[in-house]
Amino acid sequence: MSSVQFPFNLTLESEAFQSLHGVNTIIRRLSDMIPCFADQQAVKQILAEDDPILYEFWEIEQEGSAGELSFGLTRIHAGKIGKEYHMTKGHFHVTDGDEIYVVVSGHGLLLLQTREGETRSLEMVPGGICYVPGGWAHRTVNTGNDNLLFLSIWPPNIEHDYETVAKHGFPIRVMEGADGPIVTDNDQS
Ligand code: S6P
Ligand code: ZN
Repeated sequence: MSSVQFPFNLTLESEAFQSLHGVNTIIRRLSDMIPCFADQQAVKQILAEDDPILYEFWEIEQEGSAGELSFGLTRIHAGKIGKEYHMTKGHFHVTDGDEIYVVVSGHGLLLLQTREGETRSLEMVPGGICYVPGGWAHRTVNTGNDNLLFLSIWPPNIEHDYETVAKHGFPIRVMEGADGPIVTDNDQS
């Protein structure tokens, strides 16, 4: 159970979420994400000099009654590893809860996959929302030149399954092409 005092209001800014009482802060660096990227040579080269933060998120996870809502703010830094854009690890919701993403700023793609291997990619634009149905793993990719900042809201008591995505990867990747980002098949998944 979080120790946030309800009700409350706050702005859609990282500083506001950071200062929420009881917030979980998660910082993911390249070293936490090594197998996610296609270009392992590029991963090694970057890690030889630095271990950059790829994204951070601040979340309030609710574990009480079914009527509660968990929520968080994610900030993915702009950049690429080789030709592949910075992205989140990605996960399934074990207990099948749906989720809403609301884009605050920046541009990206939300990659989705079912356990049967069906895939989708949804555009993320400022002010846009994406609906993630339960049963679809989700990974967010920052394809822009600025931070991608988005709010996420999901039901309480959701267990996050990172292992399946870590083991099998996503069937699609987002790479820089001659005219911008392209969604390609992941031949390593
Ligand atoms: C939680 C929701 C997001 C992600 C966050 C980081 O259900 O989908 O808040 O946790 O965007 O992604 P990941 O894959 O590292 O949890
Ligand atoms: Zn989620």
